[in-house]
Amino acid sequence: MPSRFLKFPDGFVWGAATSAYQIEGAWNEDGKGESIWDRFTHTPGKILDGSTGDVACDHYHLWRKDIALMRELGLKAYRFSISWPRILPAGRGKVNQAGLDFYSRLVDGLLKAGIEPFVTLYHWDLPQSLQDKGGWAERSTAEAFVEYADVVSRKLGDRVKRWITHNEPWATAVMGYQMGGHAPGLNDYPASLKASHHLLLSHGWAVPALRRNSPGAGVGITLILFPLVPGPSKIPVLPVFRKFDGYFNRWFLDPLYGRHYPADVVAEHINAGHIPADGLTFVKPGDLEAIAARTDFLGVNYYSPVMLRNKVPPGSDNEPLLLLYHGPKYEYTDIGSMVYPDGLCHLLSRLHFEYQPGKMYVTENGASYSDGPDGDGRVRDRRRLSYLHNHLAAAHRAIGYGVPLAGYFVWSLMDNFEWSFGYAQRFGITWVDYQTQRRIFKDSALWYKQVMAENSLVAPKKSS
Ligand code: IFM
Repeated sequence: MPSRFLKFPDGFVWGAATSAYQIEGAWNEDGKGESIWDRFTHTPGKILDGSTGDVACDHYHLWRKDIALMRELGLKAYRFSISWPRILPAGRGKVNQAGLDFYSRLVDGLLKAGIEPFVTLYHWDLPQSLQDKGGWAERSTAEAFVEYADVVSRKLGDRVKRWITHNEPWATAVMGYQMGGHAPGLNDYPASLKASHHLLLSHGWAVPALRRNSPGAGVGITLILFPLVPGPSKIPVLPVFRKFDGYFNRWFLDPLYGRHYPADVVAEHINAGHIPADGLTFVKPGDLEAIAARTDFLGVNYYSPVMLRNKVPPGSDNEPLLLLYHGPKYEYTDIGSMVYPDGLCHLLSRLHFEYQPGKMYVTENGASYSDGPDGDGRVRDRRRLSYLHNHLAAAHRAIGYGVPLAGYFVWSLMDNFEWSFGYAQRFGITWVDYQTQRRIFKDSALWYKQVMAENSLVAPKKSS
């Protein structure tokens, strides 16, 4: 069926997403404390283009204009995150009223514009003072998170009705504590396992606080997940896939859905010496019950799949986690992600059949392409437009299979600070000129506007 006939269910939530550190700037204004990303980006050599989020998109000052852009686009919902050190500069204790007031004004502005706020509490910018005490490797950080969730939801809980505790705990634990490419920049495998547990624990502990302070609200968590796709592999596929799936997906999904940490992955960690022979000693009585707290939805971030390549290249270390297939048949975005729209349908269907979340939102999906304004000022980002179109068609297919997908958020509303890549990678549907802070809707934004208005997938126009 031509995609212009693909109607989405009534009430489908159309949105766009951002995060605090990536757009706000104002890193040390109005009483905000230092975050681990402030510290990380201020350390030479950590960010590819040497940039920082000190100013970013200056959204802290330009938020009114940004809401006007959202309104012009016809967004139904906006997903953003709260900067923890803006609220609690030292991580715990004294509340910074100016920080709370900023988000309160933002929420009021969104509601006035008819845009529903979806608030993420943690999108990676931990207060540095908590990191100085060990960060997520320490159980006390999970306790601090609950205090923070309580403060924020007391203030905003009368108006915010969608809460996401964490964005991509995998990225925090693995990129931050194991691979070191993200703040706090550690290479400490045992710490990364503890961090993943304390992130999940803090989620579970925060759920009742959010429900208490925000009656009737929907509460969930967002995971980045990777569907496994058979490639032309000569390597025995099943054990490698099982391992990938265990590390990336089941490690987070299983405990959230009441199944404990996967025993095969625990055994691998014992074998590898990441944890002692008696296993996950940092998991205390009651933790798994807390993590499995009932949620109202699962947020799914999808960018690309994991596919095996057909052989291990000579000299490589035969580590299955690195075996991504790069073949001429596939397209890649500028950041190197494989473009594989079917993966979204596989992933959503698998989650539905295997874990049965009551509801799911695609809380992030998008592509980095560097297309900028042409001579006439228009940004012809055809590749992004086609990426979004094809992924939405895949999401629509999943809905047809019975998947309870309630909404879709494009990543991102605007170009922003892409972590260790700095400003070199542009994911926005809105172009940002970082010198002048001018915003220009890209062709993909104008197309998405039509999709949202018609609640159906509009076929991309022929190039002009
Ligand atoms: O920019 C990030 C975002 O912060 C988390 N999910 C992936 C995006 C693109 O890399």
